[in-house]
Amino acid sequence: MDNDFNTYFLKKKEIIDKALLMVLPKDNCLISKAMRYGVLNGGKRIRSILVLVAAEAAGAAYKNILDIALAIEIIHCSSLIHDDLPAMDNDDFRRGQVTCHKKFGEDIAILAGDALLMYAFEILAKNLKKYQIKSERAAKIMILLCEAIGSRGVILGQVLDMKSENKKISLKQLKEIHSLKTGKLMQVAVRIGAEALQLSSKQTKSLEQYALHFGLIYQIVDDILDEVGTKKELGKMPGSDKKKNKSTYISVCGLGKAIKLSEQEAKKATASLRVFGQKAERLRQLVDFIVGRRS
Ligand code: GRG
Repeated sequence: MDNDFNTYFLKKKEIIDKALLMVLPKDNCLISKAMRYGVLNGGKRIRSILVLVAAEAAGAAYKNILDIALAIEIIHCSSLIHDDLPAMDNDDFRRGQVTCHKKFGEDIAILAGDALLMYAFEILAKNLKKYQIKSERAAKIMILLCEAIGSRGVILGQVLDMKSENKKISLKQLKEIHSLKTGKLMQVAVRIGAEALQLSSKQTKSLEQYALHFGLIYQIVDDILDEVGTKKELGKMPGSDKKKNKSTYISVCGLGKAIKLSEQEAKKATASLRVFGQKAERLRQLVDFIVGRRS
């Protein structure tokens, strides 16, 4: 990836990291400590950066959308805490450090995930009010987000993913699972960003299409890295999918086809951006960045 994009990406990451530090509870309560740990323990910040880059493509200043990006990132961190729990993936490491339940115990980790989810909605609601977004539009944004995370979105994806362990599923079923588990949050992130910025329906649809393919690429690459990555690169043990006999792009179609699929999805993602012309260059570069990621 070219240096120019790397610098651009790191600057955006710095903005997100600083803002997260500012926005999270600062007190010394156990639950606040666990919440901070679950968010501030590294993380590439892809989903929140996606929101900022998409806003830029539409000509909006990132400051007008930063709080939406933070809410999305916090929701993602909440889902990672729950995903690592013994009842789910039972992982000991995340982002190169022990998982939240290993550090704080399972009880506090469950509650930290719950509290972060609520905190994200609090941030969002307060800021929609601050930006004087009309109540009807604000309610629409909240509903879109609840639907995308809940039992018809990310959570459904997680259920289907867990229940596909030790089973043979088709590529179509796998795609469906990952569109929900990983893609939905990315899709809704750009959707609610577009709603808040009042983008045209053409621009909104284009960004949603982009995010849909972006999410699939992200998960395909995640599966590839679990197969070929190292503990140092991943910040957790590689090979965990295989160990749990999970359905992944590797188990369903093999490494070679998985790589081809990620390239095909990358073409579809960039093709979705036509309406933005040159202004979407950073979004195109973000696709190359995630296709080439090693962590
Ligand atoms: C509480 C919102 C919520 C959901 C509960 C546990 C669960 C249901 C869903 C889990 C969904 C999940 C963990 C999807 C993972 C997708 C994925 C590719 C995660 C890794 O993301 P990265 O690489 O991680 O962006 P970093 O560490 O960089 O943030």
